[in-house]
Amino acid sequence: MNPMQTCRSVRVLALLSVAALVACGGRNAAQAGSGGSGTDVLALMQARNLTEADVTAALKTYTPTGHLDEYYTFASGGHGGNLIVIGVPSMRILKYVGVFTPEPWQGFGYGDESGEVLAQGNRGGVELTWADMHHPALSETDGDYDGKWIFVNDKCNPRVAVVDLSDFMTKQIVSSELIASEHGATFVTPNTDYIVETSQYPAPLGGGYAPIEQWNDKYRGAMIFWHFDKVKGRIVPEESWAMELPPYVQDLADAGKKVSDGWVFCNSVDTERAYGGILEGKPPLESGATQNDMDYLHCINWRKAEALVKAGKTNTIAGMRVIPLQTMIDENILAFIPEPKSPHGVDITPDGAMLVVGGKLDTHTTVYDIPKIAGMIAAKKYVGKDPYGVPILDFKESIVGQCEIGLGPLHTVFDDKGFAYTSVFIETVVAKWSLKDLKVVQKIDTHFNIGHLVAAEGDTVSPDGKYLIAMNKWSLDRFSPVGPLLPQNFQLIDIGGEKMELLYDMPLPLGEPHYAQMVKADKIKPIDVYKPIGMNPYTEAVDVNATTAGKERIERRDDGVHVFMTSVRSHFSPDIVRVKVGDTVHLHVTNVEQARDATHGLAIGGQNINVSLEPGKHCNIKFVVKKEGVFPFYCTEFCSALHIEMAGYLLVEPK
Ligand code: RUQ
Ligand code: CUA
Repeated sequence: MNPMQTCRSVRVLALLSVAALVACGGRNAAQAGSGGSGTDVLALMQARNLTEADVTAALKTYTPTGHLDEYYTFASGGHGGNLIVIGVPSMRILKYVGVFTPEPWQGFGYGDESGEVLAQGNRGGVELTWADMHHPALSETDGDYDGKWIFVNDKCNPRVAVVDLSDFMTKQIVSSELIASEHGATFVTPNTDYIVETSQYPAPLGGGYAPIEQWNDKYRGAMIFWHFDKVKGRIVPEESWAMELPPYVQDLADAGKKVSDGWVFCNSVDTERAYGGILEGKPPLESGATQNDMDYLHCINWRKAEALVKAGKTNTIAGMRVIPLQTMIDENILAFIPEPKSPHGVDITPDGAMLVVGGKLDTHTTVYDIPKIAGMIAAKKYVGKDPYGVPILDFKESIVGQCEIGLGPLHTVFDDKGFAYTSVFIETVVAKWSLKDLKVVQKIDTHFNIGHLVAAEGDTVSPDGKYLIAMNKWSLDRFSPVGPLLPQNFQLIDIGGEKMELLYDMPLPLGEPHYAQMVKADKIKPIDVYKPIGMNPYTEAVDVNATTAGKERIERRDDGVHVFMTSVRSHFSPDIVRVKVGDTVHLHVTNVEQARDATHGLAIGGQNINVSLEPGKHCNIKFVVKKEGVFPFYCTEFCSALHIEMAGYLLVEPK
C-alpha cells in the first residue's frame, strides 16, 4: 500500500468509525473505531478493489434491512407498458405496476375486472397488450406533488392511464381517436385540473385516411386537455377538450406554474413539414426535418382556451370538443417563438418565470422569459406569421439568454439552490449550471448516453436538491454481459453538496424507460389492507357480491353459476365447484383476511385465470367453461405452511 493509499484508508476508517459511533449511539465508539472490524474493512476494500469514493458512495446508499428509503422514484417501464417503483437512495425495485400490459403477479388482466380496465385501452377494435410508456406525472396541488395519483402515457397508441397511489393500481385508461400518436404527455396543470396529452406525428384528426401529399392541408397536430375529477379520482372524457395545431411534429410539453400558471408550452420539430419518402425521391425525415435553423416553441394560453370551450366555440371530432386552429389564432391563444434546432425538452423553472429548452443538435440550452412573453402576446408584439397564420414573437426579445452547455442537451431539472441540471446526450454528461448567470459549474460523466434525468421533486415549485438519477440509454461495459440487448443504466447522483457525486449504477432490464418522478417518501400514503373486508378496488366500495365467512354458497341462476367464495389461510371455500360444459361461471371471491401481507392468489388451470387477493379484497371473475374436465385451482402466493394444500377442484361435467 503506498502512503497515499494509507492516508486515504485512514480517512475511510475515520468515516467508518463516525458511522459506527452514530449507529451505536456512541456507546462503543472506542471499540468500533479501533477494533478488528476496521481492519477487516480495509482488507475488504483491498480485496474488492474499492476506493474511498466507492466506500463513501456505499455509505450513502446502503440501506440495512428494515430501513426505509427517503424517496420513491416512479419510472416509466418503457415498452413494458408498466410503471416501476424504485426506492432512493437504495435503488431497490419495490414494485412493477401493470398499466397497459397484463401483469400476472397482480392478476392484472387475468380474469377479474382489471381486464375491463385494460380493455379501455383498446383502440379501433384492436386489443393492445403493450405500450411505449414515456412520461409519468404525479398529481399536484399548488404545483407540488401531493402523492395521490400518477398518470402515464403511451406514445405509440395515444393513451393516458390513471394509477391510484392508495393501492398502486391502475384504475382507468382513456384514449381518443382524435390523434394517432403522442409524446407531450403526461403533464399536469398545477392543481391537476387537466392532464395534457399532445400528439406527435401529424395525421388526419379523428383518424381516417388522407394521402400524405396532402400533409399541409389534411394532417394536423392536437393537444388534449383531459379533465381530472379529484373527488372521483378519474378522468372525465366528457369534460375534456382539445385544440387543433399545425402539422409540425409536436414534442415535449410542460405546464406553467406560479407566475406562468395558465400557460402550456410545447416544442415542435419539422417546421419544414417533411414527411420522408426515401424510395420516392424525397429526403428521409431525419434530414428533411432539420433544414431550418429554428423550430417553433408553441405558447398556449389554456385558461383562455378553456373559456372558449365553455362558450361552445368548438367542433366535435371523434367525440372530442376541439378548438379549431383559426379560432386559436383569432382569439390570440396560440403564439410561436423560434427555438434552436431540433428542440426536445421544455422545462419550466420552479418559480414559473423561465423556460429551458434543449436543442438536440445545438450546444446551448435556451432560457425564455415567460412574463415577458405573456406581455408581448397580450400586446400582440408579433414579428411574423407561419403559413397557417399563427403569430410569431421575436426570438431575441423572448429569451433571457443561452447557456453554453455542450452538444445535445435534452432535459432539465432543478434544485433548491438556483441550479439547473441538463442531460447532454451526445457529450453523455449531466451539466450543472446556474440559472443566475447561465454558466456551467460542473459536468459529470454518465455511462452512457443519458436521455432523461430526474431530481428529487425536481420539476415542482419546490425541488429538494438531494438526489438525481441519470437515465442512460446505453450501458456498454457497466454490467455482466447478457447478450446483445443490454439493460438501461440508472445512475444515482448525489446533488446535495457543492459537487455532483456518482453513487450507484442500477441496471434496468425492462423496456426503455424515458422519464421518472422522484417524490419524498412521506408524501405517499398507501393503504395496508383493503378495509372493510370485501372492497372492490375498481368501484372503491364493498362489492355487492362480497362474501363473509359462513355465507359461502353456489347458486345456479339464469346467467350462469354464481360461486360466492372466501379465501383465508389455508383454504378456499367452497373448494369443490361443479359445473357443466358451456356454463358461464361467476366467481365472487373475497379474501377475508385483514393481516398485512396475507395475500392469496387464485389460479385455475386451463382457463387463463390468476387473480391476486390482497387482504380484504374482493374480485369478480367471469368465464365460460369450454370443455369438460377436472381443473385444479390453487393459491399462487406462499401464504402459510399449508399453502400447497390451499387448493380445490373445478369439475366440469359433460352436458
Ligand atoms: S423523451 S429521453 Cu426525452 Cu419521451 Cu425519451
Ligand atoms: Cu393462500 Cu397460498
